[in-house]
Amino acid sequence: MSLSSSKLFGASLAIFAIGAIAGGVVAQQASRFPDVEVGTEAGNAIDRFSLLGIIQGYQNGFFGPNDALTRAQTAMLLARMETKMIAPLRAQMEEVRKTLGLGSCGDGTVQTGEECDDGNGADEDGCSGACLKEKVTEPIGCSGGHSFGESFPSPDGCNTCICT
Ligand SMILES: [Ca+2]
Repeated sequence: MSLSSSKLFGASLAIFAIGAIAGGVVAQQASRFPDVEVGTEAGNAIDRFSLLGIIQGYQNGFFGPNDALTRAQTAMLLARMETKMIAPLRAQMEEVRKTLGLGSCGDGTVQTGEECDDGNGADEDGCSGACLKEKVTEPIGCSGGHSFGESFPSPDGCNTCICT
C-alpha cells in the first residue's frame, strides 16, 4: 500500500467512523416506541429506562405514555429499579466499606448510609438486610410498641409477657 493509498484508506476509515457515529446518533434520536415523542425529557427518560429494562412497553410495541399506572405496576417499577440499579450500588458500597474497614451492614453499629443495624442480614424484623428501617406490622397480642419475641412486664407489673 503506497503512502497516498494509505492516506486515502485512513481518510475513508475516518469518514466511515464519522458516518457510523452519525448513524448512531440518528438511531438514538428515534424512540424505541412509536408513540413516544423524541427529544423531550419524558421521551428521553422512557427510552433510557426502557433500554435498561426498568420500564417496558406493551406487547404491541407501543408505550402508552399517557396511560395511568396501577399501584401494582408502580411497585413493579420500583422493584426493578431496586434490583437493577440500587442493589448493585449497595453491593459496591459494602465492598468499599469492607476494604476501608468502615464497618458493614449487619455489624450491629449504625454507620453512615444506614438507618439501622440490628446485627443481622435478615429482612422483616424491623431493620432490613440493607440496614433500612422497615414498617413491620406488630404481631397480634403485642401492644405498646413491643417487638416479636421481646419480654416485657405486664401492665399490672406482676408477670412477664413475651410478644408472640
Ligand atoms: Ca453497620
